[in-house]
Amino acid sequence: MTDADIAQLRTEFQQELARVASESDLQAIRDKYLGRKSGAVTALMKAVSTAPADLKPVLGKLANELKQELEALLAEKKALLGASKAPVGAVDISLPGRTPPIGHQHPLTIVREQIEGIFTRMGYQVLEGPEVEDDYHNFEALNMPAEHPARDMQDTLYLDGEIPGQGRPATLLRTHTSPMQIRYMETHQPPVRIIVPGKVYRRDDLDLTHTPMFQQVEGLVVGERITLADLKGTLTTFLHELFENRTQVLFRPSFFPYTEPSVEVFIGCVFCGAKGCPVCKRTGWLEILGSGMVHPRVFEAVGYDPERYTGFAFGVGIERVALLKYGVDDIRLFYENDLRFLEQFPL
Ligand code: 2NM
Repeated sequence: MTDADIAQLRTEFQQELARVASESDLQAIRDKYLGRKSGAVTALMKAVSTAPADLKPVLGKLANELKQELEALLAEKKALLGASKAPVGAVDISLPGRTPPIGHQHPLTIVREQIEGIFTRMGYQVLEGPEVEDDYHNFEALNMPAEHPARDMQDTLYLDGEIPGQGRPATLLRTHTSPMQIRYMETHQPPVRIIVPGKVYRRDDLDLTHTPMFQQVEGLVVGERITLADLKGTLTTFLHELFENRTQVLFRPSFFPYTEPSVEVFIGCVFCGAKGCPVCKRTGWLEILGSGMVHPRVFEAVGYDPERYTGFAFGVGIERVALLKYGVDDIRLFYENDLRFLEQFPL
């Protein structure tokens, strides 16, 4: 029994402890070294008692230190095993898998693509056009002549440059996507069946229901015997697909410079089941679309014979549809890019 024996015992213990992977391994190694009957360290302590008297104090001290060290290491290992229930170094196959964060669509993209899908399946073509427009395509050709109130600087975002002699800026940010429909009619003969989704701009301050940029889908159908009945049937079908088949649809006379007659379209309030609530101002109805039969002057502007051709057009706000579909009460949420909001879609 020498101090070399003690050192070897320590080394053996350390090697075995490193291989411990479970509570039962730990118990086995504890029994092997510190067990009261057959533990190696217990035996060592006994051996010390029979050592020569002059070596006893030194060996006794070393053996005691070893015992304490082993107990400390065992306690440390025990804590480590408790922390991860799984055996150390093993894969715990009972844990749920980690879901990698993946991208997803913006709610306004979901709604726009749904609208595009409904009209694509009805045989419409989807077109896009420029956001910077000229006065003629945004206003003039749409039966909104020079002094029309919709052309007011208060409502329209004008860009640099002037129409010579008129003192009026030549270019602007489009206030609707209709100018692309004018461009399409200028370059294509009927029949026409198109929708134009896109960003539009108005001089509005931000509030619950307004943003200076928002998105629209406008549609246009032109042919030889297109009637108001086609408008009603098409828009009813569209709204039944967009909301739910049982949605009530109401058509009411309205006014737009580029349509005659003009029609506002309402759906039964999605918040109160058309019973009447603050959102629908107790009417039971929510306005969802503007539409009408294309004004003969619009056809004249693009060179279509208004005696031969008729058509209907409509416009719908994508944000407004998303607010109603998802029950969101503040349009600004769609543009703040707060992931806590955006991650909730698709609903
Ligand atoms: C609306 C409402 C009513 C419309 C008209 C035209 C065009 F170019 F054919 F004249 N495009 N879109 C229209 C008609 C848009 O939005 C509320």
